[in-house]
Amino acid sequence: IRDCMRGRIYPNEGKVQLGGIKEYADKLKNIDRIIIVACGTSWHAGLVGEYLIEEYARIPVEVEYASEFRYRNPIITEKDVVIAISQSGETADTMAAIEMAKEKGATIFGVCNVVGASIPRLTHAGVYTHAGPEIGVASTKAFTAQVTVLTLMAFYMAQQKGTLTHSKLVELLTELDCIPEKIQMALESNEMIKEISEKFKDSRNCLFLGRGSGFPVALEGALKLKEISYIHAEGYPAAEMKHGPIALIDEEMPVVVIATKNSSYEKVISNIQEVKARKGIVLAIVTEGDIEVRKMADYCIEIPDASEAFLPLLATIPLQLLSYHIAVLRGCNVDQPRNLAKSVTV
Ligand code: F1P
Repeated sequence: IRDCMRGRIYPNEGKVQLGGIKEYADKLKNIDRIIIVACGTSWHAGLVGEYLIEEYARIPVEVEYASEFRYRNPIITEKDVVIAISQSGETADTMAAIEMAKEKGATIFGVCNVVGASIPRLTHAGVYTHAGPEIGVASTKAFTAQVTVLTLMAFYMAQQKGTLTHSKLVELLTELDCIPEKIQMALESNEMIKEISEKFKDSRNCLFLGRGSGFPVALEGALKLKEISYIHAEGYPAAEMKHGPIALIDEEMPVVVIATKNSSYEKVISNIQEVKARKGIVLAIVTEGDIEVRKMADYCIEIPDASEAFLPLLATIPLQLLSYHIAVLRGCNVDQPRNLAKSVTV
């Protein structure tokens, strides 16, 4: 996160400087729509980007799986900005989506980790995430870095459009500056998460629920568990549970709920009650000092308090650790999961 932010944010001045896209600063003031294209974990980062850009810059955003987008005939115009997100910078589906959007005249920005990879070379402009090399196949620190860059992009666009007051921007940037320390604090739950993982290691299924920007976090938690421990997992918006997944809940179903103190806290509490009424096992990610959820959930993992904008950066950490410990306990190779490749170039 520090590397992502270096030289890009000026908390005291309330400014974001994104060199890679600064030539497009004027265009960003007047764009009608942003389309985000990506695959896998990068797509989840894109969903976080959608929440943040719409919230702060008030620009409509659509998030598309590149693997689907490239094969249909989407409406794209020269007024659109497409943001392509990729850790490796070599994902074939994302490259094909970029090429299609470019042909139709859109401006393409890249958010990529590997300097000089194919995707940054296809884009008009972009921002590197500087997460360093990812050793394992499953994307972890790249996700954190992508979300950091997208947060900065959302603030940058808000700055250009004037949709955030200067004092609010200073407040958000000052808080972003403290997020690395808060992540360090979230990592201190590691031993406890290892113990909780013992209880979940033999599960055959797992549900992940979240609201608002907690929803992409739920999706990412589920994907990590699938990718490295081979447990079937689904991420859902918590409010969607009653439209289907609730049928799956019984005393054998672990349900991981993002239940931090933000605008949807009360509603998430009622979702936890619905799960407990059906004897589901609840593991809640809560804000430190929480009392209400603790009374209901079977297990709680605390993360430091933060504004809603930064929830994805913090809440994803315990979920990554959970998948890691469950995978190790099941004897899985966490760095090289079966059937997965670091760069999906076909
Ligand atoms: C996309 C992705 C990763 C996933 C796995 C397969 O890669 O789906 O999110 O963890 O490695 O590829 P990328 O476009 O972000 O490099």
